[in-house]
Amino acid sequence: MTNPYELAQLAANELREKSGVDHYDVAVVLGSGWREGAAALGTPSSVVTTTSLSGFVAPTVAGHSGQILSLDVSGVSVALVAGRVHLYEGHTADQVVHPVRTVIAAGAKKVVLTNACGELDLIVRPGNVAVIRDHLNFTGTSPMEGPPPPAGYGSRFVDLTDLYSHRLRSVVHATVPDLHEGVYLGFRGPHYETPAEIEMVRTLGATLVGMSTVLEAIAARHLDAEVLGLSLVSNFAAGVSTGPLNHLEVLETGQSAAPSLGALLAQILPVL
Ligand code: 8IG
Repeated sequence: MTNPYELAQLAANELREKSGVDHYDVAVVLGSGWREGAAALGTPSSVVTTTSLSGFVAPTVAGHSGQILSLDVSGVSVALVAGRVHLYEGHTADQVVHPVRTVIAAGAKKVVLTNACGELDLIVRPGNVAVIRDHLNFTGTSPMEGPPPPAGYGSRFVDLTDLYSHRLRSVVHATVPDLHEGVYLGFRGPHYETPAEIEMVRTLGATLVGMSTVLEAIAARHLDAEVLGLSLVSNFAAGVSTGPLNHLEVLETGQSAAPSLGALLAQILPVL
């Protein structure tokens, strides 16, 4: 039985072979809505289907096909990971973070985690992007659970003091003015919250709520990558505004925000 780190090394070697890219600088995990936007970054030099790589599981979410797209953005070698997998699909924490471990093993020292989320403030409205300043992990699990990492890897007791890199956030704010920051709380889902749960979230100090990102951020930090988190606010969280939440509306917000997401990525990827 190989450990998750060896499995990621194996997948990274396969990715290198299939993509023809020896080394990535930055990896971007594309959440809902972000994939359509990322199309504006240019034509990929290669597209690798993730299920052709060791250890990858196929996404079950409609509209998420698993692919790693390689492209050059103003001289920066970028891997776009499309088709993230979630705990709520029945996968383990190791399976959820495997794509991130793989692209880091393929050289990426900076990881941009994007997602779509609910919002508790009325300040950042649906369709806008917030920079993740910090997170609350409410998944009840960790990618560091299980046997200790093998020799040569950092301790499982990973320091998360600067999880969402202060340096990368400063670069983003210097490049794109007027982006708000938020604290992201990651639940397992896939149900949305009750209004009472959202009041709890508010009391705990979070302003963004979603079902992804937190485990990937921990795994990336453990591998010494710099992490940037970007959330597309897709809806007000339950009870924050009137009316029910519906998944279709969430997807529609993503669709209409796509051009601005592509423009944002095109601005920041070359300067990270
Ligand atoms: I998009 O309101 C999106 N993802 N947990 N709550 C949670 N996840 C989300 C939400 C939301 N909106």
